[in-house]
Amino acid sequence: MQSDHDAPPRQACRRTRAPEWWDRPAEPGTRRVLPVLSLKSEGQVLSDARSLPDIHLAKRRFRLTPFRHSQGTQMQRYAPEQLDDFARTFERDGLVILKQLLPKEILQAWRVAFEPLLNARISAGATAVRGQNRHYITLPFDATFADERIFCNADILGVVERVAGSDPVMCQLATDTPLKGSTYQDVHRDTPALFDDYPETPSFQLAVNFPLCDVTAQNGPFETTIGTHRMRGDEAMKAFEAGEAPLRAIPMELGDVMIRDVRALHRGTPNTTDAPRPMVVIGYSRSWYFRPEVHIDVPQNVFDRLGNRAKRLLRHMPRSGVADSQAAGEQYVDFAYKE
Ligand SMILES: O=C(O)CCC(=O)C(=O)O
Repeated sequence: MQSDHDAPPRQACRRTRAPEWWDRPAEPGTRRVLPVLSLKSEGQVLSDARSLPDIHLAKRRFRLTPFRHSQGTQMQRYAPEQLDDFARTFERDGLVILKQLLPKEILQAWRVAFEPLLNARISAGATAVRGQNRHYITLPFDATFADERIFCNADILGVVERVAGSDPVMCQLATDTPLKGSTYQDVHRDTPALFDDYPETPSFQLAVNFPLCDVTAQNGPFETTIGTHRMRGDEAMKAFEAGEAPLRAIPMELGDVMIRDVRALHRGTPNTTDAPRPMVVIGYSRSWYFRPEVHIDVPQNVFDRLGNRAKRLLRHMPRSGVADSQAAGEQYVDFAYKE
């Protein structure tokens, strides 16, 4: 499923030469290891065991770890079979949650960088208002937020590619933030039907959401129906209204990632606490899907510094001179679709 043509150059991998004991015959007390396991010694990956399937492991010198495989600069936590499972869950439910995937330190830095941006955009009246005290803000694609460890995360892309094709594009980097005083949104989908009155197709637009704080019942958990992403809009709404597709709140911890099909019926809920609840949304779509109002302005100098995988993902995004061209006002204003 994964495409190789845009993989970063081999030398970018954190891969070292096999240790010198590699070619020696197995010693008593050693055993063969399944191909999906990696070798770790003092925190450093020594090799990708998938490409060296038949190995002996010195029991005491090296410990077995869950699948941790380096793809370019990205560490992958899940084995292909586990990603297949996630993709099946996604196909059935319209979403899948990867618990504790992203490093909290990175997200805390995002939170620190986001706070002044939130205040400045609200003061300037330059957010897209998505309900009372609820703001949609595009993140500037530079410095903190142009972070390949996040948007090129190998596990996230592993799921995205399985459900939305092997050569997706990234088209959105933004946040949804309900503040105290926010209210329930109407139930909606985030995108119109591709073809009116026809059955829904496989996925073409995904939202990858992760919060910059813990999300509890009090601070405005995202609520979604399960399995409505492949129903025609009117049928999904009928099922919801008949109680056949009830809303479920999704509490999340900092570090959790939700990958969802934006066609599932969902809504935002009230934040009753004093602290904002920022939820990042990274949009990935099939390469032919384009809504001009949903885009990322990628400054050329930032683009030039990115790895090959990131460049490929952003290939259709405008190379603007500035990272924060939406500072004066958001263009993605129509967001709620019923059908
Ligand atoms: O932020 C949330 O919890 C949901 C927001 C949402 O669904 C939207 O604005 O389209």
